[in-house]
Amino acid sequence: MTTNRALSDWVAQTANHTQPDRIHWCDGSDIEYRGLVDGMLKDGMLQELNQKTHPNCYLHRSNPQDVARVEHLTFICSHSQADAGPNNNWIDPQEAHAKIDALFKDSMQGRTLYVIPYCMGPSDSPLSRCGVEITDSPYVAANMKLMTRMGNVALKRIEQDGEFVKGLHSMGDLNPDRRFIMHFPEELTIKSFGSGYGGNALLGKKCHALRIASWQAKREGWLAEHMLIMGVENPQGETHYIAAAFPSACGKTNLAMLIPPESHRGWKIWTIGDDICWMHLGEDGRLWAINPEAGFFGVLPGTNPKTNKNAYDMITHDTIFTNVALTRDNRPWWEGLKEGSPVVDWQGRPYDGRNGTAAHPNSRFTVSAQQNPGYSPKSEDPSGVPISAIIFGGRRADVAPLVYEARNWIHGVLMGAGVASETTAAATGRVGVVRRDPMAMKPFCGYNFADYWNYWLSFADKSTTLPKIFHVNWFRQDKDGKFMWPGFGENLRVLRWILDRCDGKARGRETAIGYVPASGAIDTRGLDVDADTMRALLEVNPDKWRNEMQILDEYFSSYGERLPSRLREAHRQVAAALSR
Ligand code: GTP
Ligand code: SPV
Ligand code: MN
Repeated sequence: MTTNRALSDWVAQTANHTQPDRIHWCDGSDIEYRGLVDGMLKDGMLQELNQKTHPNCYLHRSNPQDVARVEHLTFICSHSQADAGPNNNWIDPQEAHAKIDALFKDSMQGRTLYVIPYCMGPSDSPLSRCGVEITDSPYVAANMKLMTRMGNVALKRIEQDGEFVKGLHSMGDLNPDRRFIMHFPEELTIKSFGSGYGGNALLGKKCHALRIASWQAKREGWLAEHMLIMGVENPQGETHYIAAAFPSACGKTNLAMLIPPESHRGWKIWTIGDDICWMHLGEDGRLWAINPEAGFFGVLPGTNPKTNKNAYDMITHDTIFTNVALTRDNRPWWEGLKEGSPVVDWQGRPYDGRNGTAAHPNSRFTVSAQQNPGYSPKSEDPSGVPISAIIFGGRRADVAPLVYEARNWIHGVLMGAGVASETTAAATGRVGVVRRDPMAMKPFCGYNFADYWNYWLSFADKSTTLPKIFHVNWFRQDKDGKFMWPGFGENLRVLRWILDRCDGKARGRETAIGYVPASGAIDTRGLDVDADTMRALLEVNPDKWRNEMQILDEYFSSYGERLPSRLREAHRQVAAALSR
């Protein structure tokens, strides 16, 4: 099936260990996709949605115990525990292999083993990397077709390059007690057992493109980040590119697909990617970014024609819906859709409004990026796009202002390392609790955060033309718990200030934590936000910030001696400015 000996040997060994009934090598064709869907319709893994309103759209219901990433069951199995760091769960690699291999034994009996070659990034880009996922889930195979450059095109590149990341996945019996997501960065290997959901099972995404890739990137001199990539075209026809890191379910997809409000005729947003960004230092000293993915696995709740029209439109056909509710006429439904009403909940039970939400809060769509009306042709450019600004952000009801700018790269790294955000339904566990989520990478950095920050800092020594760094917070709330900033399309007003700052055009006011927009520097014409609210949105409260820096200091302490001294010093400077 392949001329790559390492691959054919691995498939043979795996088949021998897991005992599938059949082996299917995915070619990535549309006919193959059709076959996968038909098979799943037959065995109930997929259900047809209203084909008149939603042609080629299907519903998948996960096991109710398997609806999100499981961070407590996710491990980095490096030889040294210190290399994994306090930010990761760790097991010795030998022990980890023994434990998970025992689960894989005979786990594919009665099932088909799918071999899925995939390429992360444009297939002709030197920045792209390939992998092969072996899985017993046709749902995973179908999702990988939508999310990646999958099949023959990837296999061809693997046969040329020789190198690929090995990802082994089995649904097992979906028992959470027999579930592990294990990464062996030194072996470029992933083993995932017992979950069929998103980031746990679509191994090209978080497992490969972030956890393994972040490790590889550090060794090879690039960056693998949990960031969207977007182009902002102004009325003069110039496009600048932005990369932004927000934690899971904190607004990347929505920002990347932004539609300019009525007040901003002539502006246009281009989506390159909505979740993952690989950046390399170009010969010109700028950071150049590619989106390793080719599709979106996006959050449904909150998506409607007002918040995200492009997403709403692109998921009306050829889309897989996971864990949504249904209307009487068999259309998909989720909270915040603002039309229709659900009669069946995400678990297939009649819905009467009494048993919590109708759709699961982490219900998602899978769709090819080609269906996004704002998809940038630059997404296919093998050299990527040059990044003008990097934005970090979090979901904070309080403390963090709408936007502020770092003084320089080192300060920007501190800003990223200081990201904290309320937890969301994207991972199991409590929702709405503020936690540290540096660079939005807490669940995804494949090595010790102290080394990661040090690596980020080292870029300051390599280039003088790096992007400027900013922090945003769309989620500040007033006393009644209402969002103070309208968000969504109106976020363009903040992006304009950011890009004008990069151009040396917009006014900033210096504070202890960085520059915030000077009064009136953010264009609020035509916006129902008064001057008092703007002032509150941009407030840097010294007491709250001293507390914030104290908490960050304690967090940094858990990294001990490995914490880079430049980061410690940057923290000390901000803390000192706050106590003046
Ligand atoms: P992952 O796919 O988990 O990495 O998430 P993401 O960062 O792409 O998050 P997404 O854009 O899907 O947003 C998650 C939730 O935040 C959705 O319910 C959105 O409606 C909501 N949201 C996004 N942008 C804004 C905003 O500007 N303001 C407010 N209030 N909510 C927003
Ligand atoms: C996230 O949780 O950040 C996601 C969804 O983008 S998953 O693919 O499940 O990781
Ligand atoms: Mn994500």
